[in-house]
Amino acid sequence: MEILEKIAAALYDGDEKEMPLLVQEAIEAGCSPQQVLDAMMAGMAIVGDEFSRDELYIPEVLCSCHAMMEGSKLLKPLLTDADRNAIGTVVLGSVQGDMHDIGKNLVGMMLEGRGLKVIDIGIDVPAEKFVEAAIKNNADLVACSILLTTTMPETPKVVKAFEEAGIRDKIKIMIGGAPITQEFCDRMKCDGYAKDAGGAAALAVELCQK
Ligand code: B1M
Repeated sequence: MEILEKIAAALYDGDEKEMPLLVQEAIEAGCSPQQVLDAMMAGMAIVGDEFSRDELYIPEVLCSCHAMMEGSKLLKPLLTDADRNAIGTVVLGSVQGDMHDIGKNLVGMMLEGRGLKVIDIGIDVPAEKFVEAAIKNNADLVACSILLTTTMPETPKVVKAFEEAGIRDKIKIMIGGAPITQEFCDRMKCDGYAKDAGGAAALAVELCQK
């Protein structure tokens, strides 16, 4: 569909003014929120490739991020249903040293869409803060977003912090983000890994119900 191509292009161009108009147009034309998200992700994939080849620089990447956020705002009410009774509480954050939050925010939206209560504690979150928030909110699950290979070593720190607090057996820990794999998850003795936001929502529901 042509409108989805326009969305991918507007994401690449970082056109935050045009993006909400295009998202609205796509929804009115019958595209599902997931198709619209996929189109934005396709634009972001090109941004990522060019960023890694130094063909795009941080300010340009940030324009694309703003366009993604503007588009996501419109999708949020379509993906979430705040009136449902929560089937579990999830503490969500990007691990210490990690400032990436677009994927985390999408994961949060999808989790809410599946009826979970999400406590988003932000970016650059030290292991102890995950523990603090989990205790304070009586959480069932802690969800860590990890986008950098250099922040992967935060994972064992989070697991250890829960062990040291004596609550590792009461709270499930799931991880995800571009560099994470199932093999890494198993090696870190986390309870689950999901590749994308849709998978994260399904897994979070499963882990909260265990
Ligand atoms: Co950064 N960055 N970045 N960056 N950045 C990556 C991740 C990178 C792959 C780009 C590249 O080189 N190709 C690379 C990492 C390489 C590596 O680790 N080996 C990289 C780098 C190097 C850096 C800096 C170090 C660059 C620098 O300063 N020299 C720096 C680090 C800052 C820090 O965190 N300390 C940096 C900075 C930035 C910006 C600030 C410019 C910006 C972030 C702005 C923001 O988030 N508010 C940025 C961006 C935008 C990217 C790319 C281009 C896009 C990330 C994104 O938002 N994708 C990214 C390249 C890429 O991914 N193609 C890149 C869209 C988003 C919806 O997808 O975040 O993958 P994603 O989330 C997905 C899944 O991963 C998954 O579901 C989401 C939705 O489906 N998921 C989970 C995420 N969390 C999950 C949790 C789960 C389950 C699934 O369970 C708990």
